[in-house]
Amino acid sequence: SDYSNEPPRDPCLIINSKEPFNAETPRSALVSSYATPVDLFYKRNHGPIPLVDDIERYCVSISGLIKNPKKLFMRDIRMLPKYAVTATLQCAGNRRTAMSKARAVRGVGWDVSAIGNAVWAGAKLADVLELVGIPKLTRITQSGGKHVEFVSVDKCKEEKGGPYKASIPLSQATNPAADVLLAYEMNGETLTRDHGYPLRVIVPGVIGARSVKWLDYIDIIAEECQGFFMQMDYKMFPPTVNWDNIVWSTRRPQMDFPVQSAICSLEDVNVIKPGKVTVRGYAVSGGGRGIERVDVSVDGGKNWVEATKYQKTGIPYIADDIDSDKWAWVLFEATIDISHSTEIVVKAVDSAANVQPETVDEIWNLRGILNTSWHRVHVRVGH
Ligand code: MTE
Ligand code: MO
Repeated sequence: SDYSNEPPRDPCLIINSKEPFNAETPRSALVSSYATPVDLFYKRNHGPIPLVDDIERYCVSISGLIKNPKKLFMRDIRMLPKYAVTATLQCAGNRRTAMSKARAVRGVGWDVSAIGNAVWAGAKLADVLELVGIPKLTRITQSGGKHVEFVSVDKCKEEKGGPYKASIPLSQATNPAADVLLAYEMNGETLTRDHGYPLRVIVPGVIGARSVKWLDYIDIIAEECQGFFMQMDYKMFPPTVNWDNIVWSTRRPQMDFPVQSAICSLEDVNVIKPGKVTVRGYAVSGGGRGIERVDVSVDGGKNWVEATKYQKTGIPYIADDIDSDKWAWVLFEATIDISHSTEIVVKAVDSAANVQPETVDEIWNLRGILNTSWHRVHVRVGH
C-alpha cells in the first residue's frame, strides 16, 4: 500500500495508527461545539486515502438488478434537491480501549472520540435511486430482500487489495425518511479527502462502517453485501465466543448503534480543586431514537442527577425543521459539587427507554465493538 499521498492533518488529532490513518478528537474539542470541526473529526480508514482529482470525469455508476444501469456525474447528483442532515457518525469501535481492559479484544484502540456530529449535505439516496427507475418506498419491509451495495475507490488488505464496501437494505435506501445521503458537503464545506471527497454515503443512526467514503459505484444486489466488513467484522458476538470457536455466519452485520454517552470535559483521571465542577459530554442513540434523559452520578453510580441537554446552539447552516435532530447527538451539562475524591459516571436513556449497561462484562465481545457501558472518570481532589 502506498501512503505517500495522504492529506495534511491537524496536529491536535490523537493518532491511534498512522498507516492506515486512524485518529480521534481530543475529548474537550467534542464538547466545544455542537458540530464537530472537520479538521478534528475522527478519521477511520482501512487503507491509503484515494485521490480523486478529475472531478469532471468522476462518476458513480448504478447497476445490478435494475433494467437501465446509469452513470451519474457530480453535476447530475448536484441537480437533485440538496438536503442537509445533522447526524452523528460513530465507529462501532468507539470506547474499545475501555472494553479491552476487562479482557483483550482485537481492533484499533479508541478512547471516547471515535464519534462526531456534523451537518452532511447532498442528495438523498432515495432520489438518486429514483433516477434509475427504483420507486421510493415509504413502508418498511421485513428483513431479507434486496440490498444496495456501496463500493468505494480505496483499496484495503482486508478485501485482499479490493475496494472497501458495505450495503444497506433497499427498503432503507429508498425510504426518504431514512435520510440516507450521498453527501458532498460536511459542515457547509466541500467534503475533505479524509472524509470521502468527492462523494460519500451517510447512513444516519447506523454504525460508521456502512457510511462508505469515496463512492465508486452502487450495485443493487439480491441479498446483503458479502464483503469482509459486512461478514467477517462489525458483528456483535456474545461474551462466550472466542477466536477458536467463532462462526461468523451465525450473526447479522451490525447496523443501528445502541444508546451511548460519554463525559468529555474530563480525562480518565483528574486532579481538581474542591467545589463546583461542570461536567460536559455527549449522548446519542441509533435508529433515529432521540435521547430522553442523561444521568450523572458523583458517587460512582449510587445517586444520580439529571443533566441539562442542548442541541444546535448558534449554528447557522443547520436547517430548522422539526425532525432535524433525530439523528444527532445531544450535548449535556451538569454542575455538581465535589468535596472528595470520587468517580463521576454518566449514562443515557433513549426515546425507546433503552439504557446503557453498567459494566462491559455483559457486552464484552472479541472484536471490542459497541462498548456502551456507563462511562466513568476519576477525580482526585487536591489543592
Ligand atoms: N469507507 C471507505 N471507503 N473506507 C473505509 O475505510 N471506514 C468506515 C467508514 N467508511 C471506511 C469507509 C468506518 S469503519 C467508519 S467508522 C467511517 O467510515 C469513518 O468515517 P470518517 O473517517 O469520515 O470519520
Ligand atoms: Mo468504524
